[in-house]
Amino acid sequence: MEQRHITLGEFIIKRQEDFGYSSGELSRLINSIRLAAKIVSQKVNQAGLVDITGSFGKENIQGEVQQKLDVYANDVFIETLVNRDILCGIGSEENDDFISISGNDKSNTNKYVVLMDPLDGSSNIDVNVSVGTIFSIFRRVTPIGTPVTSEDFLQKGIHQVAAGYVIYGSSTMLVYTTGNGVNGFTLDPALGTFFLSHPNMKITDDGSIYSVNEGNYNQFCDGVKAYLEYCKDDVSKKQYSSRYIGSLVADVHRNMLKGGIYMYPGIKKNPSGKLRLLYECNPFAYIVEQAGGKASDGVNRIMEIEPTDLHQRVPFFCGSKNMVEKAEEFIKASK
Ligand code: AHM
Ligand code: MG
Repeated sequence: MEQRHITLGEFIIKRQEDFGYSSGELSRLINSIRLAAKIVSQKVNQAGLVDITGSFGKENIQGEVQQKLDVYANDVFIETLVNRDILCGIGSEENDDFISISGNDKSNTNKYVVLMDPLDGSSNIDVNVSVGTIFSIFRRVTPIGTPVTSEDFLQKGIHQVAAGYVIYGSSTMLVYTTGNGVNGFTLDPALGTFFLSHPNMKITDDGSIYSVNEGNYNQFCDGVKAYLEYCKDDVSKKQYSSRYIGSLVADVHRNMLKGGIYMYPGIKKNPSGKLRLLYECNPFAYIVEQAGGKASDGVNRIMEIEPTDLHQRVPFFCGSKNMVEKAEEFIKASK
């Protein structure tokens, strides 16, 4: 079979055979994420119609209250994963605490937990800009068959078993890694099938794009400011372009394909920045590293950070290896 005809379903089975995920649990889990992604994709594509088909934007024709899309996406992912009985716990950016899944017979013997941001960048939906889902999968560390605890979720990123994202863009793509490279699949909306479109994705060591919210410039530390001056030609004598969609999945996805750095540094009023270690930074760090890139908080490797809180935020620099290293150099020199 030619590569362009491989479906995500076939790919998952093939990977299971090649890399021996013995129980098939991880494969079933990724299959469920695939299903939830298709449901959310369809809804995101109808986003502009919600207020038209609902009554004053509050209720639809069946009398159901219209939900915000991020709440909808959260419900779809949670319901899909819980109903299929393949997990023992879920942590979501939308939920204050993690969810412990007891299983149908109250004796859940599943071993994986998922951490996710069900619809990142959802404020972009109103203006028809790409948004995404981000997920991270760990093996639980507490005994199988007992309720999960925060210990199962507060694991360093290096312990991720799989991570991925779905971008709801001009086409919908699902990109993921299980630690053997990164592969991207594009949804054919007519068939409702994801096809392998971007095998073995690699991010170039150098890039020409930097992505940061420069509205925060005055609040950045001196090292970040100096790095930005470097990007603006004066110091580097190179030609860099600034591209900032303000939608993490879209910004990192573009940099994955074209090379570049994404930054959300700490700012004066929020020294840890905005992005969450567990739902956003760890999964992207795993994906970007698997593609040959780098992810750091400006000093430390993201995946080595010991999480202390489910909703912990960290400064984030990720993308082409040499660009991230250059940013780290400036930050180090300014300390
Ligand atoms: P969210 O999880 O509340 O959607 O926030 C995360 C988003 C990212 O997608 C994006 O990169 C960032 O916030 C943009 O923030 P800002 O508007 O401060 O630049
Ligand atoms: Mg988010």
